[in-house]
Amino acid sequence: MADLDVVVAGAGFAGIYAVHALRSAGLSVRAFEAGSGVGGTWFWNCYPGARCDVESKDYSYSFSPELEQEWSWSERYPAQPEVLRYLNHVADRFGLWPDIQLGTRVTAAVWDGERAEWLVQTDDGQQRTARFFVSAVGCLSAHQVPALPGLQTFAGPWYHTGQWPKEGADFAGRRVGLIGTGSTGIQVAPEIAAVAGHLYVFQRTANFAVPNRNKPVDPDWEHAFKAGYREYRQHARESFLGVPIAGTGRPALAEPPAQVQANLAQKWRDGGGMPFLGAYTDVLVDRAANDIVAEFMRDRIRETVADPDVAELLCPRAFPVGAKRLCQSDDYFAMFNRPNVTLVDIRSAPIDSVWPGGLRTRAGDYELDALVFATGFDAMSGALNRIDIRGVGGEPLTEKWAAGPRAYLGVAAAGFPNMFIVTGPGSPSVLSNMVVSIEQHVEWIRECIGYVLAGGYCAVEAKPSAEDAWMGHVTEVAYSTLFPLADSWYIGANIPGKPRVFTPYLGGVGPYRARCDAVASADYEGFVLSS
Ligand code: N01
Repeated sequence: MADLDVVVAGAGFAGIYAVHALRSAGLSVRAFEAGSGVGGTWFWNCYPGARCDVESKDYSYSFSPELEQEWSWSERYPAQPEVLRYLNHVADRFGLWPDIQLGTRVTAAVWDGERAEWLVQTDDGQQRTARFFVSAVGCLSAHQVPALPGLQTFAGPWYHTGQWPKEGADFAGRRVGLIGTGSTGIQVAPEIAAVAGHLYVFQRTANFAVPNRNKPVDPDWEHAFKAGYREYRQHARESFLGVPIAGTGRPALAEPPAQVQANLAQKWRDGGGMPFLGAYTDVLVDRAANDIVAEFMRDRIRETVADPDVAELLCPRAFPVGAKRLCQSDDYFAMFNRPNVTLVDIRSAPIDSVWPGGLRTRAGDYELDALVFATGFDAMSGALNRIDIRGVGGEPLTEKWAAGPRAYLGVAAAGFPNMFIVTGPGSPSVLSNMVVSIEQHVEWIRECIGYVLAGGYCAVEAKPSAEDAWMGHVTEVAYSTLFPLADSWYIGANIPGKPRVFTPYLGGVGPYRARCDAVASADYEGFVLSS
């Protein structure tokens, strides 16, 4: 008999809720978390300026009406320390600590078909058996540092934002080089510029950013909002993005241009990426509509950045707006008006190497005291691939995913019985409000495990044909949009050699939930249940 019903890998938003939900269903559960605290992404990404780009009222658990009434967020968009406080509060409030082992990384998980259980190994030498293995390792947790020649010789400190030191980094008066201008780079840059002697932003691809218009949460507004929280959460579950947004519901191309401009200007004044991109129905599917929005945004850069050459270099042109994650910032573009900030174009003159005193590009040398990599993650599959996971017949997951990650409904991989992946490849995950998608997956997994146990089955496994059909559908939906036109991490383009497969599901959170529920109602159609 296995030691445990379920081993959970990771204790971020997904792992924390998995422990609570599975334990509440009467299962014995143990979560292993590599960090010395809970929080996952929100534990590791503690760089200055880290802030969520989904509003706090949305980016929070809905499973407990009491929790959502008791907890008060201080800002519209929560900063990383507040999200981490919230997650610690959840762990306290629901007494989850006894079932979470911190500072322990899952290193291997091997399916034993004879015993119908997983043998899970951790880096402290433990071996635990469990009937089910749930991955809650996150979509953006395997950070990636580019292989720059000479990096080891650099005389100063260097950091990756996804592994930021808890004690912080001191940039006061220093010459700092920042590589990466995605959501992270755009957040951290103004914070560094405010204290550094000089900040050099090494830009390979210019990026779009909308204002946050972050503000404190007004207590009267909060009181009124919380009165209708349950109904609001239900709308979120049924919505496309996991956040109810008020768009026009019309295509931009069907509206008079002046009205489109006025509408975009209003969204711009309101702040926030989802409402801005969701203003019109055709922005992410029709290049002509997308161009209107992109040009609107380039105009905002031109009117913000004083030096016209710098402004032009900051104007994104390489991909449709929204096809890479839309960044949010109130101060990134204005930062380039500071005398201590220089934008360096590494598209035309790429980085050659690092030398002890700084960074060498094809156009010249930059003397630096510190380097910051905001260069992203081996997303969606990287963290799982770093665990030695072996399924039926000892097949490694890395081998199964050699041509790209795949899973039936984005939650279960054929050949890997009794293993579930929270927000896995082929689910809405990163293209939705993660918390809504995490809750949906965890609850679906809980019901599936309950079904297996109640039916006296020993294993549940996705059929290869169901997985193939699902991934075909994921691809078909993706290629009906503009998303594949960007070299994004959604498609694996940011990792040299990674197969180009569009991984998140773009069919919408509400329809996806309905599909998952229908599969469950049809006795787990597409799965094999074995006794
Ligand atoms: O990573 P990214 P991120 N040489 O992969 C550049 C979430 N998130 O950490 O575009 C030079 O998006 C790369 O350049 P290019 C959010 O979902 C959310 O910023 O490949 N440059 C790019 O500029 C987000 O999408 C929040 O040409 C190199 C950057 O590094 C996801 O996390 C905040 C390079 C990487 O951008 C990841 O965001 C932060 C190289 N060798 C993150 N390699 C919020 O909620 C990479 N780059 C607000």
